[in-house]
Amino acid sequence: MLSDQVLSQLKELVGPSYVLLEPEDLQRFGVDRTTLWQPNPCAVVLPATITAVQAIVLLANEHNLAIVPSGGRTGLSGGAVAKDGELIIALDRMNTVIEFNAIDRAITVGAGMITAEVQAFAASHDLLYPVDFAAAGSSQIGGNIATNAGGINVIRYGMTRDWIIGLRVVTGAGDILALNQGLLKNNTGYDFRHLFIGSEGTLGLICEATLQLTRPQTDTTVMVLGIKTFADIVEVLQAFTAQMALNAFEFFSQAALDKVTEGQGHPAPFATQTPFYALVEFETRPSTNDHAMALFEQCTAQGWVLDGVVSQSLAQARALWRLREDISETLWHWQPYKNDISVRISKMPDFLADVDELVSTRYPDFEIVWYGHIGDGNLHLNILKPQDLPQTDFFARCGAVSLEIGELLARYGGSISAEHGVGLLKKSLLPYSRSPVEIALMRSVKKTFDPKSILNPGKVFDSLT
Ligand code: S2G
Ligand code: ZN
Repeated sequence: MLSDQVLSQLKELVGPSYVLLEPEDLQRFGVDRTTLWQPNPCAVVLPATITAVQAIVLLANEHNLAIVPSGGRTGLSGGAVAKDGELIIALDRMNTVIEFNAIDRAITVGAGMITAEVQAFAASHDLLYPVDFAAAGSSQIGGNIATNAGGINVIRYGMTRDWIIGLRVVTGAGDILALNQGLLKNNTGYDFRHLFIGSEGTLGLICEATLQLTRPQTDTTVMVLGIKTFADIVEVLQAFTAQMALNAFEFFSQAALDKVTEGQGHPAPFATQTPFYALVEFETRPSTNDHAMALFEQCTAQGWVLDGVVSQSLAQARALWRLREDISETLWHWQPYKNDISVRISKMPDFLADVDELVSTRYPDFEIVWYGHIGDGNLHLNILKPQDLPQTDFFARCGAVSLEIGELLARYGGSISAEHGVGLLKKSLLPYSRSPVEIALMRSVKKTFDPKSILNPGKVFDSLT
């Protein structure tokens, strides 16, 4: 519970109408897409400037008040959940373009700007901000940076980390840092920018970001290929990536397709039902379509591909994308337990065989849905909750299997969280991907930037103090 003194200071810093105490506001701002924790923040404040953020952090240090930074709250690992009376600092008001420079092809924006608005602004200047994913319409760029969001074009454009050329952050100690200043080359000691990217709000609050933009794509073509086995998917991936510059190489199982065709009414890509589907996207150029068709024939001759369809228009390309992009939203109905895991591409065939064997024996009575960015070695394994099983029992059973998946990942040098971050949900699995020394070093880094551990306490790992 906030003292009257702190409350009035907060009202002075952000304006009375930007200190929210109503139960519905505390509920709305206190959660992300996870449903496991009851939100219980003490208040929500919406600052309009980085100096206001700084003043709030200094006040929080003075009163040992924990802070949870809040963006679009589209996260899937509980990284933005405020369950222990924390003060939520929501960046929604810091949502405008601060500077755009056509020569640098760079844009500086407030952390609260919606990702899709950044993409639209870039497009209006005939440029592209290339990181894209299903939640772009409601996620904020500051949250994308704090979680190093990936999405559907990583195979060509990399992760959010690869597009951030400057940050202005407020550290947990209340210092304002201007990191890298938008420079393309700057070798002057440790690049703290990359510490804050993916730090999930535990080192500082990202307030402003300078993003590199790139040339827009011409039209794109999408192929959906029907594939028999996991191993064949990797064969097709290698065949296409060896000869084409792909924008995307995604996959999903028949179970995923069934849920989307039934749930969203989208038509299946072709009549044949196959165990898996690959969605391949590439820029449309005179030679690429012929090249892609030749590869399609080659993969069919090898028996890896059983059927396929190529988009003949942008509208059809978008319709095919819906089959992949609507999976996540459609599955929410079954309150799925999500594994977001990755291994190196070269290890994918063996890993897939082992993890498939593990989950099908350990989850004989649960429906398993596979999909994800297999072109990046990233799998989204969703286990659907049976209607009659209470969520706590279901998550307990899935959590036990996740420990075995963690052991398998450790053997393969894989990640227990490829793109969704650790937050609260994956904390117990962190040791399968990071060594005790690394976790100890992460704790000491946190101590340096957030000496009183007020920032997002309990996320990613527990601080010692
Ligand atoms: C995806 C979205 C979140 C989820 O669709 O690629 O990252 O549901 C996911 O796994
Ligand atoms: Zn994903």
